[in-house]
Amino acid sequence: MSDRRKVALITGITGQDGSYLAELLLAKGYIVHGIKRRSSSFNTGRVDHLYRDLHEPGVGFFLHYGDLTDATNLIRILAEVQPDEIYNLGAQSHVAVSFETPEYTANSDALGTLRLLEAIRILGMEKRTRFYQASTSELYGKVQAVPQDETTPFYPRSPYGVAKLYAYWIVVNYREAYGLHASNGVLFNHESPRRGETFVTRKITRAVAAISLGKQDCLWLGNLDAQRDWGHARDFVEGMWRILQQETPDDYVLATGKTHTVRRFAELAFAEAGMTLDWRGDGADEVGIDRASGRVVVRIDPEYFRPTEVDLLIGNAAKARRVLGWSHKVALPDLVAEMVASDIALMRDEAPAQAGQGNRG
Ligand code: NDP
Ligand code: GDR
Repeated sequence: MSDRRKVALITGITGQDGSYLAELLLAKGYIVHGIKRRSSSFNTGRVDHLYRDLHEPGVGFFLHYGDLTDATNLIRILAEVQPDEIYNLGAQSHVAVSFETPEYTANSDALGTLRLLEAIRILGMEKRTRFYQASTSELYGKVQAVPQDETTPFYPRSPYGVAKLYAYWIVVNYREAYGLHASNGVLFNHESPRRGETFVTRKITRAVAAISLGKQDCLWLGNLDAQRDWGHARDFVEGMWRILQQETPDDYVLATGKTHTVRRFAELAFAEAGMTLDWRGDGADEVGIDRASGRVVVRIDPEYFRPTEVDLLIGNAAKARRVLGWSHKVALPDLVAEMVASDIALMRDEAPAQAGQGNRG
């Protein structure tokens, strides 16, 4: 048996999932390469702790400048790295932003996936390289059936969802046309203390921290009725890895099987900081009031409503349980508690100007 370390390439390594996946793979003995984008300010905060001095023996973590919109760059990185496994997590991943940048979202999320698959073919790596695609429950979009599983029809409701639809099917097509070991993980929402600050869960937990520390007055949100199946990102990256360890490539739903409204998430998060929310009014006039102080701490800003919304997501991960032996471990109350505690700890040290930006996104 060969004792060669497996080599993984992760696009989107600087993101939430990329950082947890890199930790998991390093712990399993992989050599991990990641693609990071050039930016004018630091964007490696989530993986800085994984850096080792390149002169140390056995170093296994490398970053390369690159971009999913740049085909020649991707081909060169793949040729250099010769990965056994590619995890394509890079994407413009914000649904609301995709309505403002639909062309860029299609370029990075749809064509970016195609560019990677073509790079594998151009370099003749079809037989040695396995490919994971970060597909999404946003594919289900307008509710066709619940709970959603691998057989539920897709009906995306955003430029992001439509771009990911292309990516999903081009992965299936390359698997069938060229025999690539290429798989889709159709992942429902997963969160963590490392979640981007403009996704609703982190926006809420940051605001709860800031409000409880007296650094913010009120949290402005959009659609409180949207229902999401929220799990913990650390559990979900384990599922990604399991998908690529299968002999046969295939597509899998990863989900917790439980759904909650945004309103409920906010209640749980405020409760972590000792605040009980009472709701008054409806529609754009609905407010969340802290019972003890009588202060309005949640308001609605129609700015945060989307032109088309995904109302209800709840996944059925029975296939993943059966074939991969995967199931989520962290339940929503524990996830919320971890996120609020982390944000309170971070926010204590944050300057008021930064803390006051809690209503973006
Ligand atoms: P994040 O937004 O946290 O991370 C996205 C990553 O993609 C970042 O590293 C970002 O770089 C990088 N990226 C963005 N555009 C490009 C580009 N043009 N070229 C190269 N890299 C790029 O997302 P998550 O970690 O939450 O999600 C990971 C993947 O899983 C995404 O594809 C997302 O769409 C998908 N997904 C996520 C779910 C979730 O609930 N989190 C659920 C289902 C699917 P930078 O740091 O420089 O911005
Ligand atoms: P989502 O995540 O669109 O599900 O995509 P997000 O947290 O942005 O929204 C979830 C729901 O909350 C509602 N909402 C708000 N959303 C944001 N961002 N800000 C607000 O103020 C707000 N108020 C209410 C939204 O309308 C929505 O219904 C995430 C991303 O990680 C995708 O990349 C991934 O594919 C899917 O999850 C599965």
